[in-house]
Amino acid sequence: MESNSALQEIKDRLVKAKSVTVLTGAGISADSGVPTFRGADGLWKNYRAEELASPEAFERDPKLVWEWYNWRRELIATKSPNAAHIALVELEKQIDRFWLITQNVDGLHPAAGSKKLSEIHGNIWKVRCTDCGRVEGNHDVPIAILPHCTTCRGLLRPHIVWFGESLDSEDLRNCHEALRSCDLFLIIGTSGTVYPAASFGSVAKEQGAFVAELNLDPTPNSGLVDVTVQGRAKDLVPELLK
Ligand code: BJW
Ligand code: ZN
Repeated sequence: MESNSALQEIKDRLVKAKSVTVLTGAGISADSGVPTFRGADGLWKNYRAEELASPEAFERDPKLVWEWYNWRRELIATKSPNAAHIALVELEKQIDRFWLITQNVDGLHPAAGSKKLSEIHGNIWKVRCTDCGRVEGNHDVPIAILPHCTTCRGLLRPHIVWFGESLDSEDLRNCHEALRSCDLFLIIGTSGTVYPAASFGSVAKEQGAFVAELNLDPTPNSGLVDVTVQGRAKDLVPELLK
């Protein structure tokens, strides 16, 4: 389908939809200047995210992992939500039953004003104690390495879901309810390679939703969705509301 008519089809579905669920990934924040994970600029000191984002990496070298997070905190602190984040806040206001699922940990959706939101991989501005489990907000840039819990002196870690770790069960419940009940499921700016989010498109489709993808490049989701539109999130998402 030609790009303009695919976009028009999504707009028509949006007008009729009673329930809309959206999944976002790093591509939506790329337009704010936050590097994606699998792009060439996703590297840090020649480490790939997969090598640092694991409980084993943190156990082996917590200082190295915190240094990586400090680099990212410094970078993300200078970035702001873009037109795509803002358009999703507008959509949340317009649609009765709306849910936004983001894999992004940069906090740009809540910064834009999104409220009906699951940050399924956590948030870089929160820390969690590895001993007592207490979660708290922390906006230090940079954070003191190594940071310790003010309650029990345990080592703090980022409140982020690493490879091999389970997603929060309440988040997963909310996501599955949002996938089950939506008429329209929009997948924006994710490579569709990390589970369980990578399966959300097929879950929504099996449950009867119309599934649309907006991405700069083709992805493994492109073959299974009803329509896919190639382009930048900051251009395409605001266009949906016009
Ligand atoms: C644009 C754009 C523009 C660019 N506009 N678009 C089933 C099968 C196989 C493996 C597994 C499975 N189930 C679980 C696993 C294991 C694992 C997994 O998925 N591995 C895969 C690599 C195969 N999953 C897990 O471990 C998850 N846990 C779990 O399932 O627990 C139970 C379990 C465990 C083990 C086995 C079985 C079950 C947890 C996953 C947590 C992922 N966390 C990370 C790292 C966080 C670190 C941090 O940020 O600090 O989250 S991984 C990293 O990837 C990050 C992202 O949220 C995530 C997704 O990346 P995303 O958003 O898609 O970004 P990119 O860079 O990949 O893509 C960007 C896209 O945007 C591209 O397509 C561009 O083209 C596009 N783009 N500019 C629009 N301007
Ligand atoms: Zn503690």
